[in-house]
This record gives sequence, structure tokens and C-alpha cells, in this order.
Amino acid sequence: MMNHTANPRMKDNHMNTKFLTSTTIAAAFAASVALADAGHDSGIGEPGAAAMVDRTVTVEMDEMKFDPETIKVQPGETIRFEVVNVGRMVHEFNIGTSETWDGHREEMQKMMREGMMTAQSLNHDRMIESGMMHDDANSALLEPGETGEVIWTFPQGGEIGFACNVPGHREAGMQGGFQLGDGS
Ligand SMILES: [Cu+2]
Repeated sequence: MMNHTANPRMKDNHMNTKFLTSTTIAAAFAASVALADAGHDSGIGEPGAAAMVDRTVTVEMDEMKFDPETIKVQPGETIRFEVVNVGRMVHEFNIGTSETWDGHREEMQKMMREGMMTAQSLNHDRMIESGMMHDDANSALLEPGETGEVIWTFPQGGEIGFACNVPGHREAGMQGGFQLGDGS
């Protein structure tokens, strides 16, 4: 009877992980938002609640670009990003600033080194084993063909963008920007 549930759960590893880690992510994220706040009054915003979503924006990821590259958002707006990896490599949609992305670099390189991720695939079992779920609320790390979701509440102002932190990708120009307000 106990073994009966073991196998189906293994198959759903990805979904279960997303579900089970949502509270720890919130805690971990609070720390990174606090870090961002140290430099900027407004910060980069915060994870949004599904019930508060104002609209959905679809973002496509490909080698080595986002479409669209610039997204207009209103201060305080909550947006559901539907992120689609239409490329042939692993890509990430990560909301932040150059500082948060620089701080992220080491972790992504470690994931590559230790086989949690290759250029084309993610090894979720390895990620779970090493405790590096890479499921922060401000990002979606996706294999080719996958679709992910990020719900984000924007701050009143500040320089915020989105980038792919897979090693080499942001360096190759895989980065976009949010235009807060009317941009006039
Ligand atoms: Cu990428």
C-alpha cells in the first residue's frame, strides 16, 4: 500500500516540487528582495497573488532573445507572465536588476558544473537532491518547449528588467526591460 503511491509521485516530481516549495520560496525571496531594497528605495517588486492579476503577458524565449524585449507596466500592477520557451536551449525568465543577476551567476554555473542542468535540459532529480530547486517566485527556468508562469507585482518605480541567467545567455544579449508608467 505504501509503495502504491511512490511511483505516481515520482512521475509528477516537477509539479510536486513546485507545489511543496512555494512557502520556502517566499521566505528565500523575502531575503533577496530585502537585498535589492538596500540599494533602491522601490526594490524590484514582489511575488503577486493569482487573485490580484490585472492582465496576462506572454513572453517567448529563444536563442538569445526575448519577445517582446520591452514590456510596459503600470506602477503597482500585478501581471501574470506566461513564459514560453520556443528555443532549442534551456532559458530563464528572471525579473531583477544587473545586481540580482550578478548575484545569481555563481548558482547557475554550479548547476551546470554539477549536472543539474545542461544546455538543452534540466535534471530535476539532481536539483532536488542538492537542494537547489531553482524555483524562485521571480523566475521561470524552462526546457525547450516548456511553458511556465510568473506572477509579479511591480513597485512604484525603479530600473527593473528581465534576463536569462543561463551561463552565457545574458552576456549574449538575452535581456529585456520593463517600462514603468507611461514612459512619456
Ligand atoms: Cu537563455
